[in-house]
Amino acid sequence: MGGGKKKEVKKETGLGLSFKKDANFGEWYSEVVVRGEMIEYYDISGCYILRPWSMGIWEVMQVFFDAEIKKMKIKNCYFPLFVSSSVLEKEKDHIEGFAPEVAWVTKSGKSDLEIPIAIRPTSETVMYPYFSKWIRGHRDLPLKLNQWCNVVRWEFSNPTPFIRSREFLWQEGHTAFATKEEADEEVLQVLELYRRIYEEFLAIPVIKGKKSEMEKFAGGLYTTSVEAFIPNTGRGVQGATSHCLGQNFAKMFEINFENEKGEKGMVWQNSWAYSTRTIGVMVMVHGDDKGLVLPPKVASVQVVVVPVPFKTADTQGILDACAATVETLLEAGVHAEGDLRDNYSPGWKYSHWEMKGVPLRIEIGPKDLEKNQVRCVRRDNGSKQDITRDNLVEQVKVLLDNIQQSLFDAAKVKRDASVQVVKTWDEFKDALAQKKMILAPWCDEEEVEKDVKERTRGEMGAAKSLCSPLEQPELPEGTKCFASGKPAKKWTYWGRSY
Ligand code: 87F
Repeated sequence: MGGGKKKEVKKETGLGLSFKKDANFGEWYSEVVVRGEMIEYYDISGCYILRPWSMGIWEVMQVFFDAEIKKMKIKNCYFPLFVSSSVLEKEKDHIEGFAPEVAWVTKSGKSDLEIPIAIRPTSETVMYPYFSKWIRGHRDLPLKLNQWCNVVRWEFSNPTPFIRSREFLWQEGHTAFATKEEADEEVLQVLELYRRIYEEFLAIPVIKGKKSEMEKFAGGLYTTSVEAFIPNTGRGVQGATSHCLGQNFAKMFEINFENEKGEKGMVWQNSWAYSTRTIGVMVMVHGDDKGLVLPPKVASVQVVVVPVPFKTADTQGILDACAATVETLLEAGVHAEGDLRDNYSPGWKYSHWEMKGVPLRIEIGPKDLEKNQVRCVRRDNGSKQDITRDNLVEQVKVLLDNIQQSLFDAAKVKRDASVQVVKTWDEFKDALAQKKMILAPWCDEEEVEKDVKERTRGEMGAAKSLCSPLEQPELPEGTKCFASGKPAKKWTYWGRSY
């Protein structure tokens, strides 16, 4: 403080989290999303406010994904939030198991609606009557639509911000093709985009795979997904899904077309989605005891610049250097922000921005000013490095790239260490008790999966199949199923899951 009247400066760094990630994971998570200013709790259970800090991450992923699907000639649209009961319940298989989660509007003001109206839990039934109307001939195909929207699923199991909330944001893609081959190809193209969101943006390793008959979307033909893993809880988490719906919905909604030869055919359809759950997985994987840890590619603030004035030193010079540093970085496309507030101490600011997970902190003090340098401190590993202001931009960019890569590498090392290959039921039970993600040879029979669920039931929740990886390791002739002893057909990941 440059002499004169003393201002009240907040110094206390008693800002840390009260829970440790390894000791109390659930409490740590709830605390970190709030203290990191991503989430505010709301007075309706299972609903959360997404503050700018998390919305900014969602927007970065939106920009990427939206541009990629536009390259695939998929067009954005918007369908209504409300569904009539007759339409919603048209596809019986589809809605069967989900019915308890559908929320209904029954009143306007004080009077009852004549017919209750549902709020979309997903939009198959909202959109497909119009697919039927818009598709007549082969020239109307493919029809490729996407919408960015909210959906509501009135879940009863314990709500968790981002991971399981009653309202969430997502994109849902719905496409229709003349042939199964085209549909099959798109399923995998979209799955690859989901892999890139996780691995290139959120720095989280995922496994691309196919769901079992039990775990697939019941209304569809087959389901693919990207699966992530949370080592702390030993739970798998479905990161995003890309379904081939086959012709089930086409049959139900009469989505027919006439081909070149004048023959009638039914369309082949896909649907695919990723949601704000992505953000929760990111917090769980990278966060630490100091708070959030954001990968640079999704952080709204990549670099925070903090002045470190000292009693006798040239405070104005330091503030000017900070402002200039921010300006230089912004001009170079680096998301930088200066924290020049004079009512907080540098130490307070350090913990504040660490809590929010900003990837890189730049400190400028009297010594730095003298030497025309800045001090860089990495959020991911705490390492410090002085860099000259002459090639600030270049070096900051290198640092941010390194942080992005290190986060992915560290997460992959942890994930890989959590994977256990097993051959027998005993090995499976042991691995499950050790919170592993289990890769096991399986006979691919539904009865056997039911049996696995039954035999692993307990307060932690039953184990289920997560996916059969698209990239299958070699399965030697004569390999037995870990659970039934019958001949194994494929390698499948198993575990508890969110
Ligand atoms: C909850 C209530 C009613 C999931 C539900 O995955 C219906 C449903 O259909 C429901 N929860 N689902 C499955 C959603 C399938 C599919 N929809 C389009 C996707 C991707 C996007």
